Amino acid sequence: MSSRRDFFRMAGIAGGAVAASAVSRVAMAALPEPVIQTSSDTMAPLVPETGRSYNPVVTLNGWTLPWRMNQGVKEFHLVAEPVVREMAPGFKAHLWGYNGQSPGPTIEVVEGDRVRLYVTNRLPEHTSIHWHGQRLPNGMDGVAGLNQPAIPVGKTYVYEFVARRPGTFMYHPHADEMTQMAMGMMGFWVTHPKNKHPLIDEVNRDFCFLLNAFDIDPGSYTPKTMTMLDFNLWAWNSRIFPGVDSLNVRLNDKVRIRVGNLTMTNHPIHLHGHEFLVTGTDGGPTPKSTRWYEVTTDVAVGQMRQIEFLADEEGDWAFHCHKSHHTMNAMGHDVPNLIGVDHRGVAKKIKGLLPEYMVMGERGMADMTEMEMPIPDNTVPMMTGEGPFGSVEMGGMFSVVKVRKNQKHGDYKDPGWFKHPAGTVAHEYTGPLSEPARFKSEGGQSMPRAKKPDKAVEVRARKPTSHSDH
Ligand SMILES: [Cu+2]
Repeated sequence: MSSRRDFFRMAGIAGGAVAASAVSRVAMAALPEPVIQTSSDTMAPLVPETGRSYNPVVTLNGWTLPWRMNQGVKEFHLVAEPVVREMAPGFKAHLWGYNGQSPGPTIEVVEGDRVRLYVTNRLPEHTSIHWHGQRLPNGMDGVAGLNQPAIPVGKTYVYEFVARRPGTFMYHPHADEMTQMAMGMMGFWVTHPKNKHPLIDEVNRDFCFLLNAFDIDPGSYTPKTMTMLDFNLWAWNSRIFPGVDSLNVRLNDKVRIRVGNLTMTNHPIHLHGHEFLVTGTDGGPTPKSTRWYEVTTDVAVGQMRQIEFLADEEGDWAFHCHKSHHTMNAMGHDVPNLIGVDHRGVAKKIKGLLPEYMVMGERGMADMTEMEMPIPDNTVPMMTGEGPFGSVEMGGMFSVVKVRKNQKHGDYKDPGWFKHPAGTVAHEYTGPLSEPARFKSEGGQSMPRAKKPDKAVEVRARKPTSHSDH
């Protein structure tokens, strides 16, 4: 049995697991010992040692929950509990989750598996788990009050069903949902196909993560659970850039990325440098006739999407939500737009009263990444991330797909920054410049104005000034 334990050590999973065959009948009647994860790193894929084999997924800044086989049934033990989640280096949050982390561990099973899930409630209030997207007996669907009594504090409930269809799923509470999901209670579920499936291709890399959002005031630790829309932390698996790990692949790998959305808004997920197909949705694999290539796919609230592409372009490719406010970290939203406003006179007066005062936004917001702005403890800058060419000026839902010729098969380690071949990086042009073409005439519209206004409205373009004393 030591091989199994070695395996868990290799996979970086703390606590070890219960060895199946060596354990007595009495022990098998007891609860499987819960496996707790203390690290927010991306763990190596959990290669199945028992049950049917499959190509395991890699959970971004997460892990897969080990199971034990009990007379042909895959048994998992989830513990709902308060956790401390490192959302980015230097920033920890008090969340609720499962088995030491938010999100909880990924559950991986095979189509046709009988699955038994023990759920222990160590929260300060009752809970339940809904197995989002699954075909199952109604009494296993997890809606507290409707399908089962809520799991009281300190009690353990057991769910059991057959994973009937292959695909991408999620799990989350269906009891005091607003609070519990705002606190980070959720997890990923993957059901692998039993046999070769005509609509499910084999891939070299299979990644998954959940989209989630939090409202945590800068300098504090606990999400505000009443927030409906105005979240300030847009996260992938309860991590925010620069805390989101990169997705590291080998050149010409076939890559699948599974995304589930448990926020309160949609997220157009965008990949640079490649085209992908949406090969799966909430209902399973998509028919081939419905697939077309794109570079952005919208993942609506409560939805799951699987994208697939051939990583045939070497480099560091940005991968992010395309809502630009979702690639920012905590900030105030009531800031007026000061681009082009010369407020040096005002600033000088205020500085006389408050020597620390700084004016921001006159030349855009990029200055903020360079200023040594004092920020409260336990928070991260609004836009940050040091790249090989300077600040990436991003936050939130942003990561990098790193495609490398020499990344070994099955190696998920970060290869570092891409070394661009000579002459392939955008650079300053120092030759002669001619006057750029500008739009001049009005007209050519389908319905030109019959009468021109007497006085033309003048709007001056605000050009950057050469001098700036802050
Ligand atoms: Cu978004």
